[in-house]
Amino acid sequence: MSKILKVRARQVFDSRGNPTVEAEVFVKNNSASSICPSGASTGNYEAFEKRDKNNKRYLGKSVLSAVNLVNTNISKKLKGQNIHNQEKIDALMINLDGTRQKNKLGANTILAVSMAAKKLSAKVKKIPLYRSFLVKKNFQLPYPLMNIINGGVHANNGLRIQEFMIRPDRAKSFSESMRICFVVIKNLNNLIKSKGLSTSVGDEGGFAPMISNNNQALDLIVSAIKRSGFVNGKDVSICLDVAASELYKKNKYSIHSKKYISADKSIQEYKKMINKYKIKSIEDPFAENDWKSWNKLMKSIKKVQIVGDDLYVTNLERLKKGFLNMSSNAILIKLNQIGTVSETIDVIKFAQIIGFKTIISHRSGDSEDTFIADLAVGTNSNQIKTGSLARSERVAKYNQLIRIEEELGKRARMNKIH
Ligand code: 2PG
Ligand code: MG
Repeated sequence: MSKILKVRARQVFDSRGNPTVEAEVFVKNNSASSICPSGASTGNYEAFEKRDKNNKRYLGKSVLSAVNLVNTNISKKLKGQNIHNQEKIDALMINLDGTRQKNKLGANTILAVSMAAKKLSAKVKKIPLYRSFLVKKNFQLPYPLMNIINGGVHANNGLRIQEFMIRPDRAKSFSESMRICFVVIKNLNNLIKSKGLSTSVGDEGGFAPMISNNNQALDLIVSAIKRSGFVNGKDVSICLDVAASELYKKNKYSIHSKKYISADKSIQEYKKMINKYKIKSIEDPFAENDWKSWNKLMKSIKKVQIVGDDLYVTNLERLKKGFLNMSSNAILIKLNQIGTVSETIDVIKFAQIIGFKTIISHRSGDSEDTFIADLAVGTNSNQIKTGSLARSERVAKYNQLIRIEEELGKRARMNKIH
């Protein structure tokens, strides 16, 4: 047994330049560290993110009190614990916090430690991180959901829909899936340029041209797929994250234009969009409390992956409710929505038992930490959503998956989408 000697934290910065927590866990002669990500389109039911609201030196965004909590209370609590008992480590921190949404310590404080402990356990056992989760053999690689046009709160172009993604559905290997996305992105770059628009990128590395019409973005992607020699809806599928909680007011939605319309009318618009652009996956099509509309959409369309992100916030209770309500057929998994590795694994396990697809996800504010790449493989998750092929914090996750695929060699398989 390797006992935890101490835990230390420091304030580092995320990809948007905001302060975030890096925690480092120590055992004898070894240590591992991890950095917590941070969202922009956060769900109301997410676990609490602790920031020093009153510290004007960092405009209220520093995480120095979280760092201090790791160095004092958490370090003291975890000292002497077995590094291989992740559930106990997480339970101790959950109990130390004692609130439902981790309001006291902060999910960002707890998660950085939880992930660092998980990494260190694998390191001590001398096994790659991905081998330390649920799957023990026959590892499969996830399909990338690449966010190639950014809108919503991740860009300032006025696009209503937050993420326009592509998924290379027929790729036979992970490296092939990267090649396909690479080619489409390069063609999209040229197309955007040829229209005299900017090819600068948004928070998740996707292009953020100054267009505000969803269909215009979709037309560009369809052309890029075609130009690349692929068939839209077959070789490459378009997938969306609407992040509709951001587009909701008084029971109405402004998803398809600036005008607010009813959920029923929005469903009609979704249907048109799905048919016209052969869309295969829609995340957060409705607001996080609008359970009725989620169910209506599920009943009225077929063969489309409906993904709950803000709806479930990687929370088991909300997932159970969504299952009973028939709200979706897939769940987005974000570690910092719930705050510990163990609770995240529990949600993934349950989702897989009820037949939901699991999609491991980054946050719009992310870092060089590649934990989620290993998590995707180690939990047999079908897909991973970690931005475009731009910005090192996004590319780092894809590069880690390339390494994992290489290590698996001939045994490497792609997961199943359908
Ligand atoms: C989302 C995420 C990640 P954010 O809505 O799915 O793409 O964005 O981290 O801003 O919540
Ligand atoms: Mg989302």
